[in-house]
Amino acid sequence: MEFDRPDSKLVTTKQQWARDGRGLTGAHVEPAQRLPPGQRLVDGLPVLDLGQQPVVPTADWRLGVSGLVGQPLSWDWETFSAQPQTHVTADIHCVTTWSSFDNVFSGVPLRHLLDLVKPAPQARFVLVRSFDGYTTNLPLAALDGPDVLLAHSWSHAPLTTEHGGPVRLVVPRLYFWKSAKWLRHLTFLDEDQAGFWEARGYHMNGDPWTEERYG
Ligand SMILES: Nc1nc2c(c(=O)[nH]1)N[C@H]1C(S)=C(S)[C@@H](COP(=O)(O)O)O[C@H]1N2
Ligand SMILES: [Mo]
Repeated sequence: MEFDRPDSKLVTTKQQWARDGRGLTGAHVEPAQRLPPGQRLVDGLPVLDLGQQPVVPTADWRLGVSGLVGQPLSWDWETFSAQPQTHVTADIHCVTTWSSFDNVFSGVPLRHLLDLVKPAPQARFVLVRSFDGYTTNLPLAALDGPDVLLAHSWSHAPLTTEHGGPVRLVVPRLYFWKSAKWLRHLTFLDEDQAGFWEARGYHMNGDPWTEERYG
């Protein structure tokens, strides 16, 4: 079988398309569908927090899960590191209007943790606590996605302290304030309880595509 016979009709036709520039419009198209309303693209990953960046050595790090779950847990670093791992490439949208494309996070899928802790049927919300005292709340449904991670790495390197190491939550489909850095504890609740920013006028859910910034 020869694919490049000079008299092959397909090859001749496609060669003619190349000469004609078939399919070229010369138009400039913004990647608008990748940028939620009111957002602008920035380079890299800006640092944003309350100005307290706790240094948590992995030897002292613990992740706790409590509340409406069948199986509460407390993981130390060794136990966390032994869990299944995955990579997620995510676009990130901060409510202050910057967005950052193609961030590669690595860590333990949150769905794996959900399988282990077995949320009770009445559990519909999760309040997240961090080592800097920060809290944020999310609907349990928002955590139950394949792209939600307990992340320990960014760009294939361990998370720096400023980006929330040793472990941060990553919930790419919500505004980035929901992605708690320096993750410490998850409490499963039947009623929604406002976290730090939510108690100060920010949205209880936080979907960038419908601009759930405030409310
Ligand atoms: N523990 C904690 N997590 C936090 C914050 C914080 O102040 N404390 N800030 C949030 C906000 S508003 C944003 S935009 C992201 C910023 O993450 P980055 O500094 O890694 O870009 O972290 C979120 N998680
Ligand atoms: Mo943010």
